[in-house]
Amino acid sequence: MSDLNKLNGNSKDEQLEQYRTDDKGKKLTTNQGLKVAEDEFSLKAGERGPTLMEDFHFREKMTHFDHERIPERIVHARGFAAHGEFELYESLSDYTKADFLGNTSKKTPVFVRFSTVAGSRGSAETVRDARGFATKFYTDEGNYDLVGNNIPVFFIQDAIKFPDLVHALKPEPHNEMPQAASAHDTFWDFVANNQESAHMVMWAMSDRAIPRSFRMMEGFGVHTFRLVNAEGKAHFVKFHWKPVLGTHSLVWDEAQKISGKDPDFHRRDLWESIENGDYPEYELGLQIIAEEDEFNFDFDILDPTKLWPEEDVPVKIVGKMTLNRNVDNVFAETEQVAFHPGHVVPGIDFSNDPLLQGRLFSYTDTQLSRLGGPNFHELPINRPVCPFHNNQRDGISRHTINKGQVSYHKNSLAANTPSTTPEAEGGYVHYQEKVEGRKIQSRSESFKDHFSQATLFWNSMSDPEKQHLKNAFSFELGKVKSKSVQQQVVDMFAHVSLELATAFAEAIDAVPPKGEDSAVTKKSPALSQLNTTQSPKTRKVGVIVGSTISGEVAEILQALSSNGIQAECISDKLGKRTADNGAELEIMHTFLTASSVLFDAIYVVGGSGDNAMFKKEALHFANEAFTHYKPIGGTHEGLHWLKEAELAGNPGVVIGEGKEDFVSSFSDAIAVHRHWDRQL
Ligand code: HDD
Repeated sequence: MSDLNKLNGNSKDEQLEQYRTDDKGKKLTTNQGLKVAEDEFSLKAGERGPTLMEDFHFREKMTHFDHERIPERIVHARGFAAHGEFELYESLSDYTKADFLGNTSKKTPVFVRFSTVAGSRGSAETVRDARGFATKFYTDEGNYDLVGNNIPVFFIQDAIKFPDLVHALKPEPHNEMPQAASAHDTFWDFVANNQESAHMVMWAMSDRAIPRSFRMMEGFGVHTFRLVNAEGKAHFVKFHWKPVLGTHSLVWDEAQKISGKDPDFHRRDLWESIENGDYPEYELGLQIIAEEDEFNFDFDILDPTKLWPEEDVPVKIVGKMTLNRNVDNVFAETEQVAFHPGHVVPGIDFSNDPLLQGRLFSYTDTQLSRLGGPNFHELPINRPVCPFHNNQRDGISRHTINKGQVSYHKNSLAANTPSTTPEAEGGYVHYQEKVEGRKIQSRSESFKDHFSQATLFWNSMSDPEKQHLKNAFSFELGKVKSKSVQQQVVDMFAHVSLELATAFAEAIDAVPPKGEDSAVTKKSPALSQLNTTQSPKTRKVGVIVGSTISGEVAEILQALSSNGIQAECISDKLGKRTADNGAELEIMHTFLTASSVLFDAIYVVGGSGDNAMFKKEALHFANEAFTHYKPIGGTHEGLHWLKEAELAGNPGVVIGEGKEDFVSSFSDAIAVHRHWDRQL
């Protein structure tokens, strides 16, 4: 991390600084501060004798090591995080009294952890899965956590089913397979027997579940929350994060190959972008519904399997979050951070969404076993930046030294302090929603339409996105062994789209569905990734260069870099190469260490003196990139090679003699991200 970014007036950063330590250049000591003279050999009785119990340094070192691991998160175990800040564009004080959403002059420190859901802590990152998008705002009124996903709806409507969902999704218990994948019998058996999952399954089978980067995916608070203003007036709200670079995905074959070539693909991308100063940015958007409009929709706004189509309820962009600092220590920060949808500030409140209500219990509960006790709020990453005082005491690993004899409320010995704060002065008061009814355990009638929005999602997809959905269902159900489960899923998704269900029924040799297609014709163009922002910025191009390099290539790379594109050279060996104009190029990767799947585009330059093997390797990169619909560039020798291989002339394949034309056409092709109109 660059020191420039440290202590830049960011109150969380300043607080963390007290806990940072640098062991470099220091004397090795025990945890008691005793200087250690020997750290390589344990204390033994004679040169070849047994180790002695009295070797306290050995014992302390070994004991600490034996206890280094903590339980991984029950879900979202594989994650990566970064620090940043949130700025507000316009005051929302008409809607909420939350200070960080009212005061445009404030920058609120944030910590964001992205994650996959199903995989264990060491699993690959480009698996098909929802991604967690959890943001902790360190506000002056306490921590506010927006614990969301990159998919705006959820599999189930009631939290009581969460353990069942997760048991079905996780590796099967008898053989612990498959890791980090939904392509197995128990998951699909759950889906078919819990049909409220239909909408989220559509998202999970779509390109949204294989994002190109954490920097290029949306975030959603999912539930309906409440904003409450200073007058006590409430509005329903849904939260969105919109990535400034647009929403982009991988293709499935590529995602699977990356899992082997670089299981850390997403964290590496986030880490390197921040180190390079290409700070990931997301705009905060709000969809707001007046309380009196609660029942004006053809779905229940409390149902977490429903989204609010953006064309019906526009997303109001209100601020921007920038991630500008990597962590110093992944365990201390990313692993120990504890999020909770119940961490709110005055002006933000809950709705009666039964999924949200259940989450409000689960998150603290899980930290008790994961972080070992009730004092996890004292860990540096979890501490609010504002003061906190109460009568809670003791427990495992208590850090705070509470002075004084009083630890109860009410009291006279400490003048009844710590004292409560009236609402008008910032005390949190729950929204006084009128509630009455019988105690019942059932699904509301208004929660029973499981398919209309799943069809809305299908209708909103472009042709390539529809094809990807058909392929994903065919892949996942192709891995399911139970014929009965396969057929149940076909029959279930016939309610969403006959075209979709018929396509994967054919692929898995199930009985094609019969009956009427869905009557839903509505579309929401905002759901298609073909309508997202296109930009070449921060895209990574693998440049295949040979032993001799024309000076013009160095100029082209420079020009691409001015367009925000990162070019990294690949050749048969590492080292520096000098172009014929004297410019020096660093070969960062070889054909062995790199792969086309790790780049957004491939640019083949080649070299006249290079042998047949070199050309074969270069074309292997280009051909694989071609099948993943990636932009391909060719100049110099590469231009001829792409022509010979019949790649030139296809959409997104740019060859050029002239530097200017090549740079601008190739940059445009890179901005498009994937060229779906290519015939494979
Ligand atoms: Fe959850 C972690 C997001 C439903 C119970 N959840 C967790 C994380 C995210 C979400 C992003 C990782 C936080 C981190 O990075 O530390 N969860 C969601 C979303 C949901 C959702 C968007 C639906 C809208 N979750 C949900 C339900 C329950 C849980 C219904 C239980 C009733 N979630 C948990 C948990 C976790 C968790 C077991 C595991 C680790 C943790 O909380 O801290 O409590």
